[in-house]
Amino acid sequence: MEKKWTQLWLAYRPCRESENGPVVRYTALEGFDLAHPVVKNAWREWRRGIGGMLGITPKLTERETLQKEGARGGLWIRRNEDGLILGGYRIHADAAGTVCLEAGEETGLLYGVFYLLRCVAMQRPLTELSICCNPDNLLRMTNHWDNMDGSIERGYSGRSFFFEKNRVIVNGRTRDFARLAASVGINGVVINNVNVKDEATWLITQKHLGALAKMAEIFAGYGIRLFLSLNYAAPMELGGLDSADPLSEEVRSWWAERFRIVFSAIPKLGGFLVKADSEGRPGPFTYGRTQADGANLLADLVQPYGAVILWRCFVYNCTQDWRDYKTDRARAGYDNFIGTDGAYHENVILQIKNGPMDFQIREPVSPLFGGLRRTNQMLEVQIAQEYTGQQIDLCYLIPLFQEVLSFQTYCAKQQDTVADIVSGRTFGEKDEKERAARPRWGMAAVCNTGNEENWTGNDLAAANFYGFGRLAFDTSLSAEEIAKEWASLTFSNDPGTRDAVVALLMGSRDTYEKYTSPLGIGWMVTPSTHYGPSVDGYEYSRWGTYHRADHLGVGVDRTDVGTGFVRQYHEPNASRYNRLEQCPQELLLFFHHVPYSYVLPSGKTLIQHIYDSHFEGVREVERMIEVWESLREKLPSKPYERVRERFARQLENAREWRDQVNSYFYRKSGIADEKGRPVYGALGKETGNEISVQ
Ligand code: GCW
Repeated sequence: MEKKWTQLWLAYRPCRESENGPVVRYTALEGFDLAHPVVKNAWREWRRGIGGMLGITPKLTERETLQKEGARGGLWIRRNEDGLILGGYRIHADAAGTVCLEAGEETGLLYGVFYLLRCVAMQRPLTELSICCNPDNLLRMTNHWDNMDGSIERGYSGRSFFFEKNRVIVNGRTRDFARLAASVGINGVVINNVNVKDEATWLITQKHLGALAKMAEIFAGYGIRLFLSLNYAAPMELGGLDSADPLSEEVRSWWAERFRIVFSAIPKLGGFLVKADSEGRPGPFTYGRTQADGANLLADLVQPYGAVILWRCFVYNCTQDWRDYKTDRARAGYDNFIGTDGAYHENVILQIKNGPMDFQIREPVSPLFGGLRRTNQMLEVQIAQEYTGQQIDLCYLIPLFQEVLSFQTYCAKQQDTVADIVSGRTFGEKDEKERAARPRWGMAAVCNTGNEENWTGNDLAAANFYGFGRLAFDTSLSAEEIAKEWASLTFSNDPGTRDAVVALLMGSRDTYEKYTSPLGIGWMVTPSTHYGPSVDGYEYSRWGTYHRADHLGVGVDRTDVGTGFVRQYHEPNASRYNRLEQCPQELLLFFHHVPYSYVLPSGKTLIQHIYDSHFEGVREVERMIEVWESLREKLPSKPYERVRERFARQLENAREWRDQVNSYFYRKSGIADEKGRPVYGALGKETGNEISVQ
């Protein structure tokens, strides 16, 4: 039995018939064919939305009769490519009150319809609109780490809705997922885990291609291309070959035949995502070949089908010795890929995580952005909250993504931010239309959805899914604007309620950062589950994620006398990070080993900062709970209760983090909290220098 699920921000709750009433009664369609699946879905969505919100059934009519019939205008949808690229749309109204939605092709129309529906839901008068939206990023993807047995790697919202018992599922939820994704501009979805093992290796065989083709059709109706993750060793595991060497003729012919079969079953397949030579996955390094050899082999063979290869840069040594102070995991992405810049064929896109480590709450930006100049690139972020609270703790990630996008790399005189680079503006074809003709740039998010009723476990975590899509489409949107939209659409237009939810979201990342690991050092999480504190959990492990705390100080020396990681950045970033006094405070321990007594730019010593921020973090969670509880009467009871239950767990988690981190550093440093708050030393609760055994 399928569980019933919510429609999130597409719930289309009834709302007051503002002045939009007349506009939405009649629609004229010019230059678009209603039989086209995307147009059909757009029209279906429009009727569903307007029906739900205003109780009106919009009717199709001719342009000439629009004004007459609609009394005060109507909606005129017309094809117009001028100034619009793939996915772009323009909306404006004339004096007679006709609202005109223009798009150059079907997906632009679809996105324009979703935009209009948002405006209706937020009670913005459509006749006042005058906008032109072209997407900043051409590829806007979600990556699902779903396994074929139905489990989800790093999934915090139930099980997969793409797979169950080693089979592909296609049902009503597939379509609803596509609607949700398309409504925020997502146009590519990788449905299976990048760790491709067991049955997932067989996705590219006849066994599953029929179901995948059906899914690809549903997705295509919403302007979304289906992608799959590949097992690099498939020639061995499926084909029985004794190698997967990218330069072997036998391997090449095996893949060629495989792709012929796959693309004849799913001509709309967008291509493949590959995690090679990473965390035990096979790859070209096994055969002494480069990452480019590996990627190009596949890219050449999918090229005739108009497909691309998304090749991940998450390549590092995960069997490091903690005694080795020279090997630095942060350096690995750059060291492994910079030498092959320019060697990738035109349909390879390197997919790069936002930071050099792994989706921590605070990291510098990966130096591959700005380092690579002759290679197509995508930014990979993670909305599945693996290290950021696992959808128990509230952590609205859009401010973090915005920081990444606005980071200035200094790789060029202008247009040198990460947003510029991943959109293709810096190193792609200069002409926007040319770039859009062959999308090779963009953003991907490891997705936070599962089969739970509310899709994301914590109802408030849906803001990250919504926000990622909106931001990937339009990188100039502010995190707050996005939060406002999401809160209005999801909960209420009532400004008091909406603003309270927005404030909760906006403060949540800082709060999470305060009670977890300090000043950019990251980790300190429970090994493998990655939830909750374990300060030394990874300190003596093989994963390269150390904090190097001793009785004098903490942090990793990545300066030019340390691991030299800072040198991977352009100036002035390299020097800024290299000099202790100039290094941004929030990243201090990422780049430097710092004594506890060091006075930070804030005027506090490092140790006092650790204590203060941890006490503050917990207090902030307590306040968040009060705010949430004040909304009890304003919100539907189910989401209210679900979120409240999660806040209770968050508070417990935050306290645990505070006490373990503070006690750890008190025990290491022997320096007491100058405010005398409870910190736990060898003999129990210790306030100031007095020891009081509990
Ligand atoms: O951080 C690690 C995660 C793994 C994940 C890996 C990756 C899919 O803990 O679960 O594997 O990142 O990004 O490949």
